[in-house]
Parts: sequence; structure tokens; C-alpha cells
Amino acid sequence: MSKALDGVRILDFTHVQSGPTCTQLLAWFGADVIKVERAGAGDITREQLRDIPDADSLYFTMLNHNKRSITIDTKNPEGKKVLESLVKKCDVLVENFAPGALDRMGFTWERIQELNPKMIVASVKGFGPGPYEDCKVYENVAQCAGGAASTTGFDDGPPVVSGAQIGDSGTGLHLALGIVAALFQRNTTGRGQKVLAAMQDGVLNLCRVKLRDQQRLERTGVMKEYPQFPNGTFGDAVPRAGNASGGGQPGWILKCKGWETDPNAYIYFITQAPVWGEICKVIGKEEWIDHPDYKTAAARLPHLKDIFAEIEHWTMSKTKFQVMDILNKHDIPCGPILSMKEIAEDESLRKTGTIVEVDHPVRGKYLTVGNPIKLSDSPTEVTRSPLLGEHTDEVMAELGYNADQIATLKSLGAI
Ligand code: CAO
Repeated sequence: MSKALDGVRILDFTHVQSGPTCTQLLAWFGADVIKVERAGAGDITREQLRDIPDADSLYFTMLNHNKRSITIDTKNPEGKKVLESLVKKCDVLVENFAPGALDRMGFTWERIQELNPKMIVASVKGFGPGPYEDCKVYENVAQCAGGAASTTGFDDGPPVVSGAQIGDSGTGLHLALGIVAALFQRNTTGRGQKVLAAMQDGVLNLCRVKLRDQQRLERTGVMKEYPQFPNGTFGDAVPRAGNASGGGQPGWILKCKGWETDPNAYIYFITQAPVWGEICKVIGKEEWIDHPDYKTAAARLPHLKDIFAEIEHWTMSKTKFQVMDILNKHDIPCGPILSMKEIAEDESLRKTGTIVEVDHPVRGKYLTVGNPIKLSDSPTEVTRSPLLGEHTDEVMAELGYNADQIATLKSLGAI
């Protein structure tokens, strides 16, 4: 079956996590992704957090599926020429070097335009133009600068970063959308363009509801669904809200049977207004259905702590999966706190291709997260990440170099 991005060639100059997430998605949609790495070393993540000596790390393999790898020393004059040939042949150059690195290599936007006016140049940077534009940035820096850390955690504790890699993988996802949009626009303009996704911007985009709350707070001085209401105090900035829901239906994480020994025996429980009566019946508090303190969503807001405590009495008598089964029969929204172990063993996620087992010639079998975006006419087949330089000869031949030329360039250390 054909793929959505068949025929699109990506010059993948990405490393670590943010850029590789983006190009992996493009590869899954069918683009030919040619990853350029430095000979001998390659993407630094190949050797980071290794669990098997001398095998590419899971960090690398899980972010670089379906790609080809070519080694080029882009600071070597002959290597630069090879890179120029690739620029002429590809549709998109994706990079997430530190600010200015591509220019220092001699590949300014103007030079790339000279070589290939249709080329789209897509970049992840830590910050957009402004005081921090020259800074190097990693995941948690972006979570802090994008508003996620100040709004995550409990109000009596310090800011907290999330395990979800919203700065790196989140920005890679934003960049992928920008690239596809630029490819679409190129169909009518015939021109390439620059695509920039700054990690601070990407995180802030995902924290949109907190900027909403900042403005609500400034107008009203209080947010009734926050745990600070009614007995705590609000300052002048959005406080950390613990496990409160970010939406209009109050929610909290509640203990389930076994919580004393199992750190994940919890469930997220949402007191959705339309099913309030059902909630009262399930937990055995029918008297709350018409009680003036509990009857309406507005009346319940000052009593949320007591309400969740009462619901928790009930959830603690059952496992999180029993709670899930019972609540779903009543259309009460809830979600078990699943550990990575439980997710890795989840049969239904394997059936949909969201969890995939991949075989690798050096490390053997491992699990990865497959494409979370499913296209009915462009199914994803996850193939293993390339070994360093595995496709150098193949790509060089496609660029028109013969075997002698390839051997000469290797002897010069250019590829
Ligand atoms: N041949 C020769 N040189 C190469 C090369 C190749 N194939 N590939 C890369 N290089 C060079 C670059 O030209 C650059 O050299 P100069 O500094 O002399 O110009 C150098 O390698 C490394 O680039 P870098 O500064 O990007 O790498 P770093 O490890 O010091 O920094 C990071 C890493 C992630 C902090 C930085 O790249 C960055 O801020 N990127 C943008 C934001 C981002 O994506 N962050 C998320 C990373 S995922 O957690």
C-alpha cells in the first residue's frame, strides 16, 4: 500500500530527541529519511543510557526507526560537497543543532536557497527570537521556561517537571506539522520556506489552559476548581493545582485497593456534572443527589475535598480495574494509573501497533512506541533504526558517486 509521504526526501540532520521524533514521524508516514551523522560517533544518544555494551541504546533505537544513516564530516571540504548534493536532492532539511551551528557549517538559509530554492528548512530551537535565542536547551529547560513546571506539582511543594517529554517530543510533533504544512504550500508557491518550532513555544502551546487560568485569576482573584479554594490563598500567578482537572469537570487521583504497597494503585476520577446522580448511587450517597450543598456543580465546588474523600472510601475497597469496570458501566469518566510495566504488557496496545516489538541485529528484540497517529490509507510498519553509516554506500550511489569515488572520500575522512 502507498504511504502518505511517498516520494518526500528528508535530509535528517537531527540529534538527541526533539528533532529525531519529528523525522521518525515523517518516516512512518512514508518519507525517505536520510540521517546524516558524524563518522565514528554519530548521534550522541547511540551511546547514552546504554543497557547493552556496544549496542545502540534504546534512547537511539526508539527515536530513529525507519530511517537510513549516512556518515558525512560536514566540516571536511569534500564532505561539504556531498552534503550539497543531498541538499539538491532532498525536499526538507530538518535540524536541531544549537543556534548558529548550521550557519557555521556554511549552510545558511541563503546558501541552501541557492542550491535548492524548493528546500524547506525546518528547525527546533530552544527559544524563538529574543533574549534567549542563542541558548542551548534540553527538555526540562523548556518545561520550566514554557510554563509547565510552575503549574505542575502541589501548592506546598516546589515546581515539578513531567515525565512526558513535552519539550522534546512535543516540539518534534509541532515541527512535523509545520513541515507537512510547508510541503502543502510549496505545491502552490513552488518555493521552500523556513519552519521554526521553538521548544518554549511548544510547551506553552501545551500549557494553553494555564494562560487561560492566569487571566481568569487576574479578573476574579479566585479559581473555584483549584485545591486552594475555598480555604487556601491565591497569589498573583497561577498556582500549582496538584491533580485537579485542567477543565470544567472537577477530578482528582484517588487511592484504590492495594495502594499501601502498590505505588500505582490509584484511579483518576472525574465528577462529571451530567452523571452526578450516578456517582452518588455508585458510592452509596443517594442523599447527595438532591442535597442543596451537592445538587449543582457550582454548589459542589466548595466541597470538592470532602466529595473526593467520600468517593475515595469507595474506591479504596476495589482495585483500580474493578473501579474502572464499574464506573464505565455508568458512563462515569475515570482512568486507572497505569505503570509502564502494565502498559508494556497491554495486549490491546500491541494489537493497534501503539506498542511494537522490533528486532535489532545487535541488541535483539525490544519494545517501542509505534506511530500514535493512524492513517487508514497509510499504515505504519515500524522497522529498526539504522546502524551508524549503514546506508552510506547506498545513498552515495544514489547521489551518483561510483565505488572508486566513495572509497576515495572514505580515505579522506569526508564520509
Ligand atoms: N560533521 C561535522 N560536524 C558536525 C556534524 C557532522 N556530521 N554534525 C554536527 N556537527 C557539529 C556542529 O556543526 C556543531 O559544531 P559547532 O559548534 O562547531 O558549530 C557541533 O557538531 C555540535 O552541535 P550542537 O552544539 O548542536 O551540539 P551540543 O551537543 O553541544 O548541544 C543541544 C546539544 C541539544 C543542547 C543543542 O543542539 C541545542 O540546543 N539544540 C536545539 C534545541 C534542541 O533541539 N534541544 C533538544 C535536544 S533533545 O533533548
